[in-house]
Amino acid sequence: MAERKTQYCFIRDPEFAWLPAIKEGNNNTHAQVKVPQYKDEQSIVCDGGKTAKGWEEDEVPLSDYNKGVLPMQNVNASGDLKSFPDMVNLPFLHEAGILYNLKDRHGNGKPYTRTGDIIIAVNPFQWFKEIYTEKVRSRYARILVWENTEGDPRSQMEPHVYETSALSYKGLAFDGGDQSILVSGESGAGKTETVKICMNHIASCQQGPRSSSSEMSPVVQRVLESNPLLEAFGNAKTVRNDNSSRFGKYIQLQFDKGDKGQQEFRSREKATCVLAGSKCEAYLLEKNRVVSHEAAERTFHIFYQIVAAKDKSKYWNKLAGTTNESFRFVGKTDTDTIEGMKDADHFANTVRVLEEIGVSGDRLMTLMQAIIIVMQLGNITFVPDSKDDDHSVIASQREFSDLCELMCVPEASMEVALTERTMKTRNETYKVPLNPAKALEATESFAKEIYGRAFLWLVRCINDATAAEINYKSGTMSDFGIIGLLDIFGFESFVRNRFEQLCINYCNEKLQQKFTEDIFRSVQEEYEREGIPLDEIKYDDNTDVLDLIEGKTGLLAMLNEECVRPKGADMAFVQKAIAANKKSPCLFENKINRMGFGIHHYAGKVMYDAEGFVDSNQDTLPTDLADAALLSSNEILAKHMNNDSCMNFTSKAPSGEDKKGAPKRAKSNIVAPTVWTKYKGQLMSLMTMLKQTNSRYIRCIKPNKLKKPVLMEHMSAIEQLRCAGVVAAVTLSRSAFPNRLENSVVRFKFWQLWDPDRFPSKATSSMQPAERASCDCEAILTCALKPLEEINPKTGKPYTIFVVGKTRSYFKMGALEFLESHRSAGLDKYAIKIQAIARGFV
Ligand code: AOV
Ligand code: MG
Repeated sequence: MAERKTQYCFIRDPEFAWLPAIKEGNNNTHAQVKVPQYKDEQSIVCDGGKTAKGWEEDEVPLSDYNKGVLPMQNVNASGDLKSFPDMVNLPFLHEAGILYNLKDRHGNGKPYTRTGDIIIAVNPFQWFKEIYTEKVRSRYARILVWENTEGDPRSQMEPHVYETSALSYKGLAFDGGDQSILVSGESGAGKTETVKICMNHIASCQQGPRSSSSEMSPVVQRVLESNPLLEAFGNAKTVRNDNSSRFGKYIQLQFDKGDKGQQEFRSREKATCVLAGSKCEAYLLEKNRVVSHEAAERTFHIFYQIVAAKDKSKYWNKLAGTTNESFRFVGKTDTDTIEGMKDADHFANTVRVLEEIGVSGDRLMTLMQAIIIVMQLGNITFVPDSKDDDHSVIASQREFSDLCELMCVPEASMEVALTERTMKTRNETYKVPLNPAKALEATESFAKEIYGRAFLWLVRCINDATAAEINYKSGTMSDFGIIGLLDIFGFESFVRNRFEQLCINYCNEKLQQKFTEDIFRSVQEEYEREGIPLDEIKYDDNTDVLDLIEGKTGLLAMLNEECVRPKGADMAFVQKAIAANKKSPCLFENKINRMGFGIHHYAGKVMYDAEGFVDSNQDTLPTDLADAALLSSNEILAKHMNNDSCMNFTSKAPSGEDKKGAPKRAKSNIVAPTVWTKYKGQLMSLMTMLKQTNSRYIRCIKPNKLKKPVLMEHMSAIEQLRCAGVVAAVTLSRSAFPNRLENSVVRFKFWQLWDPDRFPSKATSSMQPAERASCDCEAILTCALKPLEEINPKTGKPYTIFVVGKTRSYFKMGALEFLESHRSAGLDKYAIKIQAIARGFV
């Protein structure tokens, strides 16, 4: 009689989320466990305690089976974990299983793991050059795009984001439909790098089965080079990421499907689906960073680049001799190197790429001077007027004169615009003075506005240079196929959450909704493929939260209403929003802070502080400053500074723009659309675009806050997996049948629990192997799981405990565990193997 098998398990731990342990036994309420002790989090591994420095006995409650003790099945007899490249193959796919699977792979230099069609990318914080070589790139392209393989070739390949890019390209080139790759994750998780890796790969896929990347076309090159350009103006160093994107982006790669028509490019040898251009849409640029940033962070890269530039006086002679500290908005920085390159060298590269996309000569000057104007605005200071405290005068006269010279605006006009505000009522227009604090505030919003405009101007220039419509003048948009890549801010929850976080989390709710729908669809498809009826899947969606945010009496509507009231106030918004949404299960009052409220997002509860919501939502520039800007000879200021300041959040060219001169701007108190209204519109159009594509998902995980290789912090990793919807996706796909095994494995592992005389298999020798395995499994499992059978009193039939599909068997909770625990009882494992071989089950 063989000994009872050691039962390895995971137990809940308040510090490390889950710990490997050995289950010694249990009574009705508790399990007795032995827990190996390790030096620190990093050394915790599933190895049966071999490297443990000691053991601790513990007793953990069983009542909460799902949370307290989880089975660990993918271990060998001595407790060593076997990690799976595709987590769908984990016999028990739960939070702890996912965590240790990812940790094992991450620790062994494997950043990518698959769970079904989703790629989970754990940031390695070190470049594994060998997985991004030309050879690897073309291998994924060859096998996944160009070769006609039976079944799913991915099962033989290491998971990689190259498979996402290759399959997207294949989807477009051979199936014809538009595609998208949605990349998400928290700051520093690797979204932007991942998008670049995918873009590069798509560019090489499109060169066909045999060519190499040295043949890169100018269009491809321009598209790829638009990345560093966007980064120079839209990225900044933060505490979490030295090259953090401070805006979201959706890049649409446009492909010319060839004019020979669909039929032709379906033929693999003659595929002619080539990259024709790209278009970029930008979301929610963090303009606040222009005027202030944390001491350990920096403002946007371009400011440091220009100050470090060798030829900076070319853009403005007064830049000669300046340093970062010469400008309040820039200030001291503890680093002049980003991603291994000095600011000055970055600048040279920025200018080179700008020139390549046609921003040269006067246009280059326009852009750089707009940036310098922003810097110079930060140096304007005000003091109270000696005669009246409510008035202010400009203290920094020299800096101010320089500013006006740069802007080409008369000093007198500029001075009035900065220190006074025009008020309009129905009958009259009058000016009120601004005190120094208000004048400074106005100056800062002016700087933010100009920067926002410059950024959009740049995005437009990039689009003008890269869009397929431009490169292919004869074509129309409908001729192009699209692969869209979304690199957008992940879910955010800080100590203090503001308007920006609500906007960001709203976007994440929208994407989560799509994600859930897509996962549901893929589960449906899997069950259909396996020939299993699908009537048991239930899942939570996030309609409630979306209703709360964007519904008729939702937060968005309430805030907008407050913004049009003459004395709109943050507090009033919160109270009205709470009153109007009393029934919502997702909204919480903050009992301590009446300015606060909480939302139960899909990824967790977030407390918001409404202070500043009304202002942030309006984000309008005083008319006086907008008027002053119109006088400027700088095109970015003069042409794009209408009062519709919320356009900051969109990169589309304002359609009503007057090409010859300044836009016609209403001088009256028009109610501009609010930031949220604009943003909602932008999100809606993004969602509409995405819905027309076949989406694939890459979830980036930041393994530790220290940006160090190898280290994986359990708690934060689990939190991210939950926020990314990975756990939800797994739960959904396993909601009907939490465990699954391939039929061949079921037959090999459990045949000894089978009595073929009582439960004969329907397999016949004329059947294909897969069908035979499926018939055998049906018989084996019916026999082996008989003891668990219970009759449903409503139908008089047994409840379903398992279902055998075409290639896999699916188990209800507890069934697989039951099989495992009965498997080895009474049989020697070598005898099992020999008999299995004899029966042809191996
Ligand atoms: P993010 O886009 O997700 O953050 P990035 O893509 O900028 O994050 O990645 C952050 C840093 O992680 C990079 O600068 C690299 O040093 C490193 N990194 C990312 N991906 C890889 C990889 N595949 N291999 C090696 N190192 C990598 V943010 O834009 O802040 O939300 O706002
Ligand atoms: Mg980024």
